[in-house]
Amino acid sequence: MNWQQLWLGFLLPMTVSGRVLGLAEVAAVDYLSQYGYLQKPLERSNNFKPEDITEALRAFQEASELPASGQLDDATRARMRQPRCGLEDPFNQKTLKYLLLGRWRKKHLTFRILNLPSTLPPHTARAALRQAFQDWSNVAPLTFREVQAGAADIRLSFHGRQSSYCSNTFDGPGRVLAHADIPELGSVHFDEDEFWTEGTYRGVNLRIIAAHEVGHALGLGHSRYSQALMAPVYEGYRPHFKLHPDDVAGIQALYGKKSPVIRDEEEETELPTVLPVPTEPSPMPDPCSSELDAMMLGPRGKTYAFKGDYVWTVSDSGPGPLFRVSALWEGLPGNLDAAVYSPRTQWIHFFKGDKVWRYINFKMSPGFPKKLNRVEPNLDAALYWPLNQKVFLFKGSGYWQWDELARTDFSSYPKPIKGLFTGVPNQPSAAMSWQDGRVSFFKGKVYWRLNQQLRVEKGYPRNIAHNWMHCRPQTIDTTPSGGNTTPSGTGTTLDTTLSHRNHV
Ligand SMILES: [Ca+2]
Ligand SMILES: [Ca+2]
Ligand SMILES: [Zn+2]
Ligand SMILES: [Zn+2]
Repeated sequence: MNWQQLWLGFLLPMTVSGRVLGLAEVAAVDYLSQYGYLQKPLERSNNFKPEDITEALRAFQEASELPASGQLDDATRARMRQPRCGLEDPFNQKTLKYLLLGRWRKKHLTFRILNLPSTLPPHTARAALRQAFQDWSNVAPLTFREVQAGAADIRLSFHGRQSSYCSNTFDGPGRVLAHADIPELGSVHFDEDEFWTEGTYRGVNLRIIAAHEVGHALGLGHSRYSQALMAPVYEGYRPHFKLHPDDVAGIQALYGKKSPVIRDEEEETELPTVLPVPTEPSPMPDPCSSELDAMMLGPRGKTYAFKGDYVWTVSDSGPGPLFRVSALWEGLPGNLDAAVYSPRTQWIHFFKGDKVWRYINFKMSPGFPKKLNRVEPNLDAALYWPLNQKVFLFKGSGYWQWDELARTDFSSYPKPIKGLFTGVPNQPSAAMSWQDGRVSFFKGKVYWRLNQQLRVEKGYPRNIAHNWMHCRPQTIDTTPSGGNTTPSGTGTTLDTTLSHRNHV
């Protein structure tokens, strides 16, 4: 596995400094990287640095409500030995409570129980599994209908160390208890080697673990609250188990509240007003005639276009006002190579030269920017493809496919773009995809739209300004050089920025 390689890289400098590493430390690094506390290899060289491990230990201790010493003490080691869920803990933001990983586009779901554990009477096991769905439908406007045969949205089954249908095998009694896919995949698997029980402190409670895994199947990630159902570590049997407020807030953030209250319009994150700009901005681009640096379908379904030092949103009513890139994402430079938002992790990655920046909404994640080591610098474009939940990075005629929540082996990349995306030009200037999986590539003044089979649709390429930015034709006709006519709606912002420039 990759981490062993990574660990050996780390071993050498530690040996030089005279420190002997125990097996427990190797196991701790394995645990921290397996469960997402040590960052993925994309931004890494072949080493974990000692300070990264200390930082990861601290994050794990904080999440486990242990003293955050950054040291591998007995309490931390004991915590790592506790039985737990097989999914990662990608929470690293203090503000982030429940974590959302995706959601179903429907609220009436079916489930099917494919097999049962040998440790419980069938009717008890079935009742425990059904109760797991009830826990969620009690607090969110979801319904679950059990089917006995055929296709089902959520499928529950028990498998062990070997499985013909799951690549993510289990580890025998203890440690990993279960795992699940996020929406809209729907697999929920339990380790058949556990002693599954109900109504007793012995063994592992099937009902609680099932409710946790169904939480994942509905789109919830792990919670930092150790008393939450969605906490990663199994806290033992609780006879009067109830959802934690954090679990309820999480599921309601995805599907709304149970009672038929008229929901307020979803709270919009207001774009901050333009701040005074201390440095000379580059020329302001014209959204209706500029070629683009990057495009991104961002959080809350907003489409962002990037050019030079500026960014604007695009909607059916045309391009929105222009903002300095650094006014929205503090610490981010202009003239970006590529930008991509992943609804799976909520991470926004920006690429420029040999660096990568990570933000959640408008806040930079600690430790960024980092150096790009596993993929080539100076990327052309990036996109998130919702149908396989991977991030694609493009350069020249090649692409890399990156799983943000798994150790990606990049040795077979870059692969030829034309091998996967039919009819697309090399060296795109920007790329993005819609939630339904339709991808668009931008180059020069035109763009190509692909269907869900990743083939260019009929009638493409089309003009970006007319068909994408919804610019009024007369704007394009009268300002062929992108002169001093501002696109509709940008006047105020433009004036503000210019007057600030005059103060410099
Ligand atoms: Ca196990
Ligand atoms: Ca680009
Ligand atoms: Zn879990
Ligand atoms: Zn499985």
